[in-house]
Amino acid sequence: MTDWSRDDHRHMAHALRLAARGLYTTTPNPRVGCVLVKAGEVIGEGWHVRAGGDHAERMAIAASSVPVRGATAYITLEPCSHFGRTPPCTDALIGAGIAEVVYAMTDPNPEVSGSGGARLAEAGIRVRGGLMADAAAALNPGFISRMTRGRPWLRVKIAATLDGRTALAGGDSRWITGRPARTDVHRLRAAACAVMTGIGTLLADDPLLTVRHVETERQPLRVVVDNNLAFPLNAATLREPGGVLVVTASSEDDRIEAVRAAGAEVLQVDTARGRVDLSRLLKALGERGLNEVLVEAGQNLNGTLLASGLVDEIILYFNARIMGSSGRGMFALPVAETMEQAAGFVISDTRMLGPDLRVTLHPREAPRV
Ligand code: AOF
Ligand code: ZN
Repeated sequence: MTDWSRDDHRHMAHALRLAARGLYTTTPNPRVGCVLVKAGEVIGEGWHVRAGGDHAERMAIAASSVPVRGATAYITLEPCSHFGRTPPCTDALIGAGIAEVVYAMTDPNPEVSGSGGARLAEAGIRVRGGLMADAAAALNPGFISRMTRGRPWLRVKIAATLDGRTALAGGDSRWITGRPARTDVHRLRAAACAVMTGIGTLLADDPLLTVRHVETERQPLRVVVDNNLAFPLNAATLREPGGVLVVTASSEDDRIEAVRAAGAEVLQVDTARGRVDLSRLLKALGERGLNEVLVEAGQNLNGTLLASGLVDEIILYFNARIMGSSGRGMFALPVAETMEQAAGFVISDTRMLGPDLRVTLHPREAPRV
């Protein structure tokens, strides 16, 4: 066990705040921050902005106000030791004469994992890892999920009334929550690599599923699960940047051609029963480098995802109203016969957003990344 000092914690907390600046932009790379400290003073800071650009370490070295030789580097992720789009950070740290590296979490990328730290130690640098590793992991659930499970982190967002109703019996689901909650959803979209919905929601609401209430330079891909390819060729989301991927079990060539001509990409991921295989779909999205998927769908897709064990996190926005028993629910699932059979969750966060309540949950059984 390493003993961490107050200063160690302070500098790593600073590096974590820097890492969070990359929340909307680093995909498919992780969010990483770096602080250089010499004689107790911060002399440089950096964070990874986007894939293909400098990693946090190089940015901090370049931004340093004084020579960095002999400094300690606080980094939220184990420095990389491989040639990706950019050369290894270990070389940059060794070349700059860094004396000590303190990192939060080990890089889950199998090309790096453990070897970055080992490479630095071989070069005579003092290396300590594991400081505030949970906080660093919380910034990168999708990157960790993709590296360790080959699929993205799946976050389901639902806005509902206190009785768990998501839409009026007629289907209207817009404006359940107030503005602060809706802005919060746009933050979730901005951090996501893709926003996923079902064909039912698309046909009912013709949603854009883009980020509009917060500043971002990148729009998420929209993924529409559409078993029978009922996708409307004039869907409003087609006219928005970021791209649309329609996932179907249909093999009707004419229809597929028409949807492609309308501007969407079409992916066939079918099961024997004529339905999209959601588990295979998530693998395919992982192979495309998608780290985090935000599901904004109705009870059918939500229910199937939950029953398939594919949901990693649920974010509920509750508006303080009771809609009544004929409103639509959150998850279409067979009714549980005992409380033990009912899907169980751990509540990890609650927060007021204006008049609405946000509750974050994780399935009790699923492995926490
Ligand atoms: C770091 N610092 O700031 C980041 C790291 O293609 P590249 O060259 O950008 O490499 C991407 C990989 O590097 C990524 O999969 C992850 O393992 C690591 N990301 N490492 O030392 C950083 N963003
Ligand atoms: Zn690197």
